[in-house]
Amino acid sequence: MTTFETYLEGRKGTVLDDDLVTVLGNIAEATRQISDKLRTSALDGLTGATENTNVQGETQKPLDILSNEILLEACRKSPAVSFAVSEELDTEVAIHADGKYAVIFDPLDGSSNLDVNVTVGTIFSVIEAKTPADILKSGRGQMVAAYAAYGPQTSLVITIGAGVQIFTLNDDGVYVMTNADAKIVPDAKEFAINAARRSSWDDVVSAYVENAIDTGHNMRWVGSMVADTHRIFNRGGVFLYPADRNKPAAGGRLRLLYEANPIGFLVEQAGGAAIIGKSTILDIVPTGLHQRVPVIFGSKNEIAKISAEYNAEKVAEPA
Ligand code: P6P
Repeated sequence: MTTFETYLEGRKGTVLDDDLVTVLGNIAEATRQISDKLRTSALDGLTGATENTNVQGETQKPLDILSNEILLEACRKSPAVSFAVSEELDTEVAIHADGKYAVIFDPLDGSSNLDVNVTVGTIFSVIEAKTPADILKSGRGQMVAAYAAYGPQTSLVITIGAGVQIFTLNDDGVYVMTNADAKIVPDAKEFAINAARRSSWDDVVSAYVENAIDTGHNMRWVGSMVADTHRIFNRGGVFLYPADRNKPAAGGRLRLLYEANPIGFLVEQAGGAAIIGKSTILDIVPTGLHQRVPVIFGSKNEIAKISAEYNAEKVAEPA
């Protein structure tokens, strides 16, 4: 039986040094704690909304705040962590002055689903960073990307640049490897998009969705990126959250650093593709910690069709 800890130990000397193994072990423990808190949240008064709004202008839920604190504590317990960047916080948080890794995370993605008992997740990536300026590097600079999906199972899906491994939390709180080399099938007949936002889609996305429906594709939309991503890892598909054609300056809904980049790295490592339009997600050089981008990813042959249309279009690249 391979566990998350034995997997990390076996990869020391590759991209993993002792320091990074410690960071990842502490983050994995944080996801176990978050998973536990989610399971009994309705019993512990951790449902509903707080009076607070985060830097995104979103109303914070108690578990958003708690998950964020749990992850910050994991960073503080890891001497090699220089900075933490969180969806919930305006700026980077200095952790250890002599640290060398920045941990960038969305502590609880999809938290609008919490009170309806639908899968949510933690998304994170780790990069080398000794100064705040080092944080704004393209997604190609990620050393590690992962998400924990808190659903009927708690799954930890991670890449250290050597394919994608999936671990499942057992009754003893141990992450046991359940997929040593997860792949996204290249073809699929299922797409995920919030169809209520149809009027905001660009022509490429509108044409793709219309053709998909006309050719018998199925549609799923959970409203939780981690849940939709995990389905695509399991049976392929395409996830689309395009920019709003009526608000081009907004850039999109999903955030580059702690949603698009880690998911994009995982998807590419599993043989899928992840684009914003003409460009791939991982090639974007961030302009800010909370920059939003269009996100289209999944089965590579489907993404190739969409990418070809963007590259054939004479339209400007989405902002
Ligand atoms: P909409 C959750 O808030 C999130 O950031 C992603 O997890 C999810 O895919 C998307 O937003 C849902 O957006 O517009 O359908 O509510």
